Amino acid sequence: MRKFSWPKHSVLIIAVIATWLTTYIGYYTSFNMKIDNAMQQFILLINPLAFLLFIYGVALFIKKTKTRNRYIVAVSFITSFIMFANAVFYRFFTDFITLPLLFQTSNFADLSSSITENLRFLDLFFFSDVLIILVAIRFFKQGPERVQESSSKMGRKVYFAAAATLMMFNLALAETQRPQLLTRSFDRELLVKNLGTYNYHLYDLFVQSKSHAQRTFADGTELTEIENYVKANHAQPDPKMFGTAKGKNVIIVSLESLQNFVINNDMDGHEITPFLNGLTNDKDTFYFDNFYQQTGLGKTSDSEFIVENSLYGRNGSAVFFTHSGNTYNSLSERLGENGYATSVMHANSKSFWNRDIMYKALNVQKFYDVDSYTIGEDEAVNWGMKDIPFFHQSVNLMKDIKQPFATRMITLTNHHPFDLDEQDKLIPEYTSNSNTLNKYFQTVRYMDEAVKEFFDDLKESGLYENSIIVMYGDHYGISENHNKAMGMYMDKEITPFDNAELQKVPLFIHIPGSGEGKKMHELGGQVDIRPTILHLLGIDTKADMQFGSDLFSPDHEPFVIFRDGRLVTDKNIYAQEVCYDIETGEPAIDEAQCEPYIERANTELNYSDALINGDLLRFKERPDGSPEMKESK
Ligand code: GP9
Ligand code: MN
Repeated sequence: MRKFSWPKHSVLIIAVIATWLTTYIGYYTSFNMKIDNAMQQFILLINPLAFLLFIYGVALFIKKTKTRNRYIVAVSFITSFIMFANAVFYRFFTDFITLPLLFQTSNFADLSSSITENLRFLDLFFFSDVLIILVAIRFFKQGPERVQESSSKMGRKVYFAAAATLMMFNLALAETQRPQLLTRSFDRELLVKNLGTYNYHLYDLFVQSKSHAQRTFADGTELTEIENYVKANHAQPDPKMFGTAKGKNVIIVSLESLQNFVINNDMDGHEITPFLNGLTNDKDTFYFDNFYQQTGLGKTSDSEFIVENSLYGRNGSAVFFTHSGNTYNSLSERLGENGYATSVMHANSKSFWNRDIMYKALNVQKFYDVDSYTIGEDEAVNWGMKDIPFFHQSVNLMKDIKQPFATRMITLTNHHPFDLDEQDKLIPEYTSNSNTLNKYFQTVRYMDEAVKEFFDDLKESGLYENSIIVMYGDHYGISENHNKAMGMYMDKEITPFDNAELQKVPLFIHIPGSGEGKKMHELGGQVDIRPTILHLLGIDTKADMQFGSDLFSPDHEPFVIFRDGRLVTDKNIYAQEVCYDIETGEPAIDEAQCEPYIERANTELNYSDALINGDLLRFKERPDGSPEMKESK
């Protein structure tokens, strides 16, 4: 009778399975991840596997059994430790470990004092795979089949091809759940959910070391050239407007996905934004109708970055993720220095867009995230808390903040896929081939209602008179994929010229009691918000590194640069390499009109990238003459 023999790589197989299962079970016991559907469930199950096959698979190249087993035990210990460390960290920060967070000194101090508090006996579970592997090694030593030669070349090829295929399969599934996950990052939880803890850490390591390397080679010499450029473009404030809102609270509202085409417009006879329309003719409101969004892949977070810093986001990635360790001269920081209590209010998890970390770099003093809100029954839809209860509870929070305060509020309901509960639908859907556009009008209408109630709440709270309210659309809601439906709504064929024009978002600056409000046609973009607000508050920005300028200034230049290189001037729009005439929307007769601006746009975007990649603002002298030089991160 043929003697039973164990497969050659039993220990390896057992190791992969044991670590896979402890990791998967660990996901459930130690992290609170939201799993919405069976597909996400499946991705979670398979996501540790490809990495484990690779890392354990290295054992196949090791000839000596003893060394091979040692390697396998070491890998199992390290992977267990990674899961264990994340579990402990999560208990404290409700977040996964990321390098900048780990090395923030304040976090480190918090961490070490609370590590022991956050240890649980059951955390030993993470090491159960190590134990299983040790037992397996012992068992196979005593077993009948002791010869374990290293594997054949062919066998190895098949093994790694299988691991690679699995990895591709995993990435493809993740892509169906979250398009552009790797370029946009979004959220650590999404990365872990889709790629698994181990791959997430590799990705984090890659992103962080890339930005670290660029930073290392910068020495500040580039700063002078950029400073000269910025100085040359500085616009002196209009003395009539400078300081008109001095000492008042500043409330900046990011209106999710709100484009300007809905303002003063209707959908099948239904007014879409009745309250905001009222503001466009209000004596206390400056409404800018020729104002553009300038975000890239970082969407909301890019708009926040632009508003805070008057710099551009990054091309092809979200700066909130890639450069959260930089030194910035943010709006929040400047306001903080001027005695304002600064905060952000947003009822979403704090790690989304890496906000928890980035806000520290931006010197935002307090982040009211989802944990500051109570979300009652029927108060959440789509991405989270509905705007009406969000505004309502936010005003309650504001009552307790020391004045003057400056807070940025980020709305959420008008977000793709624009879902609403029945009772919140105040107008019918549109009818086109795009479900997205059809529902968009309804969620915009809901957001308008929310803003109206917000104004009422502010008046009731007594905060209104002593505050200014700045509201802007953060980025487009309807992408170019819906050109056909947009064409139907606008009753014309959408060209690249129209697509660029559709990047207009509304900007409202509401100053209670001003009486000077009017429609403003000045051409501007989100980079202009920072200097405009600071000047209204009577804070000078002459020495600031910013690419935007005060929209009220007589020197404000009518010129807007998009992150992707498109641009708008008072005469032209440059898009898809065509210079269009702004009046006719047709290619300009004199194409050369665009050229100097194309060059300027390139220069400005490159300068902005250089500032961010080299973390150059750390070399900048502060107004008191001392260099910025925060502790190096
Ligand atoms: C998430 C919210 C939406 O917190 O800001 O982000 P977006 O997808 O619009 O960038
Ligand atoms: Mn957004």
